Amino acid sequence: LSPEKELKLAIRKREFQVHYQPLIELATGYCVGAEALVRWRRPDGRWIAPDLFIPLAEQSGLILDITDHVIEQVVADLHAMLLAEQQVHVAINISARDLESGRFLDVLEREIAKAGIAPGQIWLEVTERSLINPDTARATIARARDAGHLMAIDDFGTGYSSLSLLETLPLDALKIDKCFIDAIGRDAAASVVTPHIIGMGRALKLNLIAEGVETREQDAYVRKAGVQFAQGWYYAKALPADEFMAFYRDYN
Ligand code: G
Ligand code: G
Ligand code: MN
Ligand code: NA
Repeated sequence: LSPEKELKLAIRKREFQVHYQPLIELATGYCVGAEALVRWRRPDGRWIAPDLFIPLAEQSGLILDITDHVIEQVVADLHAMLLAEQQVHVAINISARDLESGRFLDVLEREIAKAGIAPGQIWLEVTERSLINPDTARATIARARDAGHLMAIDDFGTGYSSLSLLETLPLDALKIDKCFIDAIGRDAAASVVTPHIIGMGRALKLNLIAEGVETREQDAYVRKAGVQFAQGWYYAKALPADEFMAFYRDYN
């Protein structure tokens, strides 16, 4: 079986599971949401990380089906929680292909209407690199925001998109890429760049989310720099749905 056929079969057999990485609001210390991260569970029980199959899914166009499946899974997994905790949100990763097609917005609308979930409880993340076709991206992002979702740019600082492009997009948040957080307290040369990345985010007047916070020092740094939210192993790794819900209750 070719890797593409295997992936197609896995989609049909619904072999994907979503894990949830908690998102912390730095000012209050509360967990306010999570990022949905997909994993492929093979029939033999092996887990396959997304960086091993998302690129193939994007090339082949199968990502559209995976995104639909992730949306359905998130709503099914967290239905009870999303209804009871109306402040909690889940961020779903959207690929360049999804932005071009816009199909995921129909699936999202159908699923949340069925479940009675507020649109603001679903945030969407698009990487800077997926903005290759800015006009299409802008149209889909505008549609998503009109529907009530919040939009974040993922991997901010790594994608060469100009501030003038980002300024023209209707956005809510920027996720500062992990490489800039890694540099804090470690790599003197790279950490010179970190305050400038944070400054650019501030200049765009968007909420900032630090990604990949692993140490107390990095947590203190981003807090002091006025970053509103953070995600990383310092707080929690991605968790299965039931463990995320337990984490949310214990942590808050
Ligand atoms: O989960 P992990 O920690 O290994 O994520 C690796 C990469 O895969 C990240 O860049 C993440 O954005 C991407 N990824 C994880 N889940 C999804 C998903 O549901 N859709 C898309 N398009 N990318 C995802
Ligand atoms: O969508 P995005 O590219 O941001 O995906 C986040 C990726 O980063 C996932 O693979 C997730 O498991 C990983 N990740 C999240 N927090 C940490 C962290 O603190 N350290 C490391 N090494 N990886 C992290
Ligand atoms: Mn992401
Ligand atoms: Na990222």
